[in-house]
Amino acid sequence: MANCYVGAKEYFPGIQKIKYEGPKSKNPLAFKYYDADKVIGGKKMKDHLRFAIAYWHSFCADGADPFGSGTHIFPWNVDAKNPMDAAEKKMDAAFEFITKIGAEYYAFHDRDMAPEGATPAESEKNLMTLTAKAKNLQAQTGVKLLWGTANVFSSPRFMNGAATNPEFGVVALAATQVKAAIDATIELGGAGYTFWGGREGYMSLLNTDLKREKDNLARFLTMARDYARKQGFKGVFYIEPKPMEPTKHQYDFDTETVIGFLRNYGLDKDFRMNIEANHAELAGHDFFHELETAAAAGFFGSVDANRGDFINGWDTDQFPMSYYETALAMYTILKIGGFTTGGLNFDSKIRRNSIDPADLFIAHVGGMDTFAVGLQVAQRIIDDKVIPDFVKDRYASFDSGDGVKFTKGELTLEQLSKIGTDAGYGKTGITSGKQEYLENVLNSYLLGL
Ligand code: XUL
Ligand code: CO
Repeated sequence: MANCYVGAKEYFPGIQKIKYEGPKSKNPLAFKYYDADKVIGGKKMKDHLRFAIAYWHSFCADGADPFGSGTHIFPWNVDAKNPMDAAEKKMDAAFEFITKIGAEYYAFHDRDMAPEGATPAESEKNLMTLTAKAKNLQAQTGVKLLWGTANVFSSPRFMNGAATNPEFGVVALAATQVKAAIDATIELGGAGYTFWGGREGYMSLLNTDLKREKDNLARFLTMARDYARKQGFKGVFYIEPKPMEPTKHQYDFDTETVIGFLRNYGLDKDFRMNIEANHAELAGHDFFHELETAAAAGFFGSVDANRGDFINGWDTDQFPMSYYETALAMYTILKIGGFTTGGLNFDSKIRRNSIDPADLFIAHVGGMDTFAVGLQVAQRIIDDKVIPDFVKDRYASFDSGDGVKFTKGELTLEQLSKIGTDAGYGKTGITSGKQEYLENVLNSYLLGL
């Protein structure tokens, strides 16, 4: 990666490229564990982790919440002549930040990057202008696009949904944005294109034709896929499950639900999961569960890295800070051979009262360090073999004798029942699951980095 990019104006003055200083460093603007080129399990940390910066949180979210206005004053907005000028300046700031923090990827929504115009055509023109600038900055810096997406949930016109809107006219307007965002993603060489169904759900079933909405969602996704493929897009489409918020019920509830949906509508070849830690928690799961579920079904794709607050029941989008969670997440990811097109996108935001310019850096330093620790712990789990071997042994009876026949589908229920009858009760099944032992082993890896 090239050195830091600084445009006409430096937006984060006084902050240099963030360096690795090791665990003993007390410098808040240095990595303690993330050492980009250090090789873990045969691959550099940066290639395992594939960090991406989320344009919407880092350069757009001003700290506003339902109870108060924005608190983050973005310097690129202050002296901007008009919305397009602000967008150009914001992009300079974004590439300055991305190169200073040392992430290799970013992700964006159309409206994060370019303002909406007075007409769909003007909106598209704005996006293409900023896409041209982004392409140039990517070439200058080596930063790459992890995925693009369209924001078809913020505008009031999408209050009743986008692809699932009861009005056909709104579905067509959503298409103007998705088509343009796909074009921008292709132009920028994006490895993926994401659909997060923000308002693709319902607030009340009393006013909702659920079957029609799901059919329409599938039709829309099919059209988007066909268009992108026709335009030469070779990347992966992601669906990002979330059970609720802003709707009461979102159709892409969780990984298992989405997989069923994709299979029902014949979309399972092109779409994979973009799993977000905080969304998993809202669905009553944990991050590990959603990752394992996607991996087991061959639907793993990418990750939106963040965390919730275990006291709150909403999408707090905090930076990942738990070594335990990142270790388990990286364990799943390593087990299936690592990321291919995906990466760790920080869909995380600094708190409303984190108002120092350095706070955005400090937050990412912490998130990247936390995943760097998680990666090393996960590699230890694999190298030490205790946990994977325990799991393997636990199912060993399916790998010999009649167990193999069962696994291969060679037994009828009558034959299976006869095996049970012949064996009798004895001590079969009276076996410890050893959960506490395995938790202790994991804790020793967490400390023994
Ligand atoms: C919202 C969310 C989105 C998606 C992209 O909860 O996670 O930012 O990641 O639309
Ligand atoms: Co997300």
